[in-house]
Amino acid sequence: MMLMALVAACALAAQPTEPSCCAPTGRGAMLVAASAPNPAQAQTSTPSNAPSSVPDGMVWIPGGEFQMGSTDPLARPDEAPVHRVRVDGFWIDQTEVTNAQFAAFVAATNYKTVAERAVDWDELKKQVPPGTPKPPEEMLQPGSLVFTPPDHAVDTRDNSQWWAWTTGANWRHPEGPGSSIDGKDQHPVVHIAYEDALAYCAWAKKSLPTEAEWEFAARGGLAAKRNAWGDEPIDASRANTWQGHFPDRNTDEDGYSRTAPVKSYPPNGFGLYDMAGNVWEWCSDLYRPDTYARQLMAAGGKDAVIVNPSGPEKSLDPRNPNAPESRVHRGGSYLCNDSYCASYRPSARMAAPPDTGMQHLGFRCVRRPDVKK
Ligand SMILES: [Ca+2]
Ligand SMILES: [Ca+2]
Ligand SMILES: [Cu+2]
Repeated sequence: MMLMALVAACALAAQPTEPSCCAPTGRGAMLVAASAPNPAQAQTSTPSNAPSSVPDGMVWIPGGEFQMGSTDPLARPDEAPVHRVRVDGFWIDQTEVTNAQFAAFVAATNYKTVAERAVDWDELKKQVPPGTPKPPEEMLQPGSLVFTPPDHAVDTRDNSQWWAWTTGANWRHPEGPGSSIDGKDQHPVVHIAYEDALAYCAWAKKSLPTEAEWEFAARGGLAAKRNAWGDEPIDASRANTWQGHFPDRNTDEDGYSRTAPVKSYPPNGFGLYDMAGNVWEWCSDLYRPDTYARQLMAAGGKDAVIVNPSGPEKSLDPRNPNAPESRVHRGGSYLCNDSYCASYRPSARMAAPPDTGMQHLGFRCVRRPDVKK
């Protein structure tokens, strides 16, 4: 990846105090970085009141109160403070939305995802520092961010070392031109931008979960546990994450170096699959690292019960300081590893500008009882 270009053009390299996790800084920064030539570093690509009828493939999550957030040693500061949250009951997809499901949506609507459209520089330039020069036209072709691991150990604070803006990458071609989803009907769809997820949800008469709904569902009815399955640490039988040394050596002990078919690992207590790992999942909330503290302050103190929170009015994302908007994702991905990320934990939070698709970012939907099918 174009490390020097990224640093020079965007000054968006992850700050040393802010672990960058496995998510990139956002599409604008990555595209600009990729457009600056740097022959020294060639890109290489390796491969209750539950409604009576059950919506297809969904599980009813009874509402309730829970402790949201975490004090786990692996937790990041944005998971604090742990606080009381109450959510109403809702349906949620048992699995991440699959390629087959997304294909049905596209067949019915002719929808074109953000990654399949020409890049709108007027939009993208809002995500990078003012005055950043416009990349050449050939860079503004449809594309997305593909995981392109180096063959040697790198500084894991700099995620431009393993993400590459790739022309022609989209949900049908997860690793760019020449790759396909043949035989991957049951894999989660990836390279999904926020508006793509919203469009699918609207078609399916569903919604994206709030991050409170998502975390409540991910915990599977277990109170204040570290993981979706309890307090036991992760191992290769639990979820599709990363074993070995990130990002240069994946031992694939869990069977998959990238996406796994949904339902490849045991479900949580609510019968939900891949709430830990496989692909990140969009939530509807705008992101701020201090969301929880602000909610408590507004509600009158640390013991307040926050009811059906839906996020702040405006986002603030230190990883994407120039982006006008940043939306939450949850659950971690096949790139998560305890050495630097551990975002497979139910409380872990990540975010990206809404136009950012990635090879490890998908979604699942909810349906709230007041919405008629
Ligand atoms: Ca894996
Ligand atoms: Ca997931
Ligand atoms: Cu991660």
